[in-house]
Amino acid sequence: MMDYLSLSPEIKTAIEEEKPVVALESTIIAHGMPYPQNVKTALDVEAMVRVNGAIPATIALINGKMKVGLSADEIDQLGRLGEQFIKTSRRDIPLLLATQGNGATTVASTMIIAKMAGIKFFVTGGIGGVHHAAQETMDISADLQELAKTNVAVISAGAKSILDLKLTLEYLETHGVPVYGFGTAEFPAFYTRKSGLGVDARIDDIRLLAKAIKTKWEIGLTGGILIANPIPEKYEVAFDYINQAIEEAIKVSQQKGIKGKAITPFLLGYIKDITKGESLRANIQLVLNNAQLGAKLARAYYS
Ligand code: PSU
Ligand code: MN
Repeated sequence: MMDYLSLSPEIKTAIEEEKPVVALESTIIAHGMPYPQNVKTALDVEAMVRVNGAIPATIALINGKMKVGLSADEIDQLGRLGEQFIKTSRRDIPLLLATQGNGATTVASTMIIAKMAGIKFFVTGGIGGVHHAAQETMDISADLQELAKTNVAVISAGAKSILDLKLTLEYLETHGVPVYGFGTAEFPAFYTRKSGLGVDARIDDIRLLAKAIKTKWEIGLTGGILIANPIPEKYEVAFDYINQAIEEAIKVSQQKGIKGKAITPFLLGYIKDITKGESLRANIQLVLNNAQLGAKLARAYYS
């Protein structure tokens, strides 16, 4: 494993010294946002983690290595090359390593690599989940399986309603993944604070959140924890506006017969294009907001 896993010196020391480290994914950079906003956002998110007293570790596959803690140059390359970094979930990792490839890590693969490195906290935007019509397509993101089994706490703004959020929450319940709403009893839908669906528990106190996470792992309950942190009110996108865009995206994806790992990037790209700057702005702000919470949570955990 050591041959494939590469930690930056800063991250290696931080983990050894049990300092708070926060993992960050790379699909959101390479596939989720246009250049150069993606690079700026990635660097701003890292800075936000630092300002809040933790150490950021952006993760990607670079030249056949699972890299934990990218340099500013590597982040720039990731953002410039964008989709040339292959979207890499759990099943894609082996062949990419075997062929010295470059890969952008999803929630699932970022969790896997964070766990290998010894990182317990991971900040993202939105997780993958159960797609609409999954009863027929069986399209359920590998992110959910990973949350079920890998000991990493994931800080998100919920999930986009490109997914069936009700079924996504049912799946997480079946697999014993706690879903904690930070300051909210409602599961947020990424662009909006509301989804009409509840979380398991609302937690307002970061120390209690850290204690619940610690307790889960202390008693040997394996698997992740999903923290749902709603987008700040002033950056919310209008509920009807965004949901119309999402509905249209889903309809077009069905007409085009898009399937498998291509569907999430297609939907995200379509929404981004038709809502232009507004959704991108919201996306950037909610990730920054999650970075702040993730850093504070990691600090509370290690204090
Ligand atoms: N949902 C978002 N933004 C994202 C993704 C999903 O709102 O960037 C990305 C994440 O990297 C996530 C992946 O882990 O897509 C899920 O893809 P799939 O549904 O193919 O598992
Ligand atoms: Mn899928």
